[in-house]
Amino acid sequence: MEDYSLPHDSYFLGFDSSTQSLKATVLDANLKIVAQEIVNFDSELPHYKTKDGVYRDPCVNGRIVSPTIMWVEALDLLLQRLYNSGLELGKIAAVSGSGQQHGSVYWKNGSLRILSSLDPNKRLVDQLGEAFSVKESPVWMDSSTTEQCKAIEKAVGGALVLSELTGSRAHERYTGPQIRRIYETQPEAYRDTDRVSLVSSFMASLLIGRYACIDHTDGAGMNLMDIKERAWSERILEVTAPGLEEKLGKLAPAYAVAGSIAPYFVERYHFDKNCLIIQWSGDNPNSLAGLTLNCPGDLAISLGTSDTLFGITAEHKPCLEGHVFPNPVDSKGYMVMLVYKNGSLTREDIRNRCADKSWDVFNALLLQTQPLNGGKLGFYYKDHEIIPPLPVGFHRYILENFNGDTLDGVKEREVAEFDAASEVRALVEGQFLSMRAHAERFGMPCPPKRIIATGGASANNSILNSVASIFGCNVYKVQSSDSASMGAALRAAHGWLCNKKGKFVAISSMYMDKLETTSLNCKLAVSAGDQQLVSKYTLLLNKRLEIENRLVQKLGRM
Ligand code: ADP
Ligand code: XUL
Repeated sequence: MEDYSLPHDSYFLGFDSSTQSLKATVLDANLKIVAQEIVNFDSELPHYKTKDGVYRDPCVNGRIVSPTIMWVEALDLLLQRLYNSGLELGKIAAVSGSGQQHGSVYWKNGSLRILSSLDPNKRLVDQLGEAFSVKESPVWMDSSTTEQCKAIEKAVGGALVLSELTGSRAHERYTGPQIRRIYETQPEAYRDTDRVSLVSSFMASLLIGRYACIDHTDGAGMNLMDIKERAWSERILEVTAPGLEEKLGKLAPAYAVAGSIAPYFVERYHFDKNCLIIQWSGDNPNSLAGLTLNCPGDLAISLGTSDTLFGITAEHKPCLEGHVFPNPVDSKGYMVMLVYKNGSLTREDIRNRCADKSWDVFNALLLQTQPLNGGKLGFYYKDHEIIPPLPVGFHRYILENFNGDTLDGVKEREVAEFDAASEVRALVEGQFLSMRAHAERFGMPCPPKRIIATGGASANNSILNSVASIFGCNVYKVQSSDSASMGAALRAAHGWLCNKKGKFVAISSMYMDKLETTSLNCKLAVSAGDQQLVSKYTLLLNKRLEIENRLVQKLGRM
């Protein structure tokens, strides 16, 4: 039998460059967590004055960006902490990472010279300040590109054609429309751009000291890549911006080696000079790897800054609502995903208004009300929502005569506010009713065999309780709520193994016989709710969809 073991006494490092923080997880050769670290942008790099890791532009509707150099400073700070903790960085055989999807970085002409000759006696932030032609990176929360999305869809023959070609219709946060907007609004900056990176390939570039490729999976979040060919689509590049192909560089599989670690990190932090950097990818794809999602009946729910729902599939069917990406740890399959912009930040907003800024109070309020909330339904959009495409606004309804048995005779009445306890339940139930409704419409397995929950809010079992009741299945969790950096560490090991074998090997070969002994093992968090309640929720979500459709007709954007 072939030997798939990892070198004894070696480590694998995974980063997660997310919206609010940079995190790291280190796994040993038995795939057990040996170290975790985090740098929070707002509180630990306060001189950038971000709120939730971003700037919301008060002058341009929907423009949301982050200072690119902040991510650079966070990398040095995090590595310094790992180094100071006494962890032997020289034992790290491979590094990979996860980046918030879609966000883009614009390297200025001439920056490759700086990147390839970094002085280990100085911090990265002191050397890369002038390396960017656009200093504020558009991030996934941005929604300023409605016009560009319309133009790109029109030019290729419509939303469904674009989805068939790239895996998604045009979305405002996607990188192609973002690049087109920069070309239209800052033509000089566009001209002065040598390379466009995603957050993922940008961080990998820092680590190898030259421009890293964009990987096939994160590349599918750009509206630029032909998903079947896994190559740039010339047709779409042409309608997006001139001269784009040379600014994007090449694509590579997520399990490929991006390069060896740059001398800067060998000298400054004592990494081994043979340490491999494996292609970075998007945060949701890395979570898919970290949650060891390999059965089509399983779904994952990630409750981070965004809320996402994803699973795997063997085929790519074009759709208007969700997204299809190549599976980052399988050379043939795909992952499917739904994304909500109003996740944790909206829950925090309601917690701060109704629950004394405390999750304990929030959970107690949730318990004060019954499932189905007596027919009180809420739609809470603190930021422009993606599913459905609705602008900022809160909408609350009471369903008169709703008893969960029939919708006959049920009428909704719009109201201005709910009491605190009803508000909390309307928010939580609303978020997961919407997820279930759209997952069913998208053709995801419903009810799923099981749900694996991850992300910051998966720490909250009261919230997961509603997930189990609404979806009607058990909810599991892994040891660390940061499955993105854990998945990145696992992918580092996977990339290392594929490189050693000189071919693609199934990721499961690394843990097949010993999952229970690793930090990847899932444990039951909450059991499925009772089936009668699931049926009552089915009625409620049908009513919710009806109201949502009306809101979209009245207020919808695209
Ligand atoms: P990201 O990786 O997208 O930056 P995380 O996965 O780290 O985000 O999640 C951060 C969010 O987790 C915070 O915004 C916070 O609202 C949420 N969170 C943390 N603990 C809890 C809790 N006990 N209950 C609900 N939400 C929580
Ligand atoms: C995915 C998306 C978000 C970001 C968050 O399409 O936009 O989930 O990846 O980091």
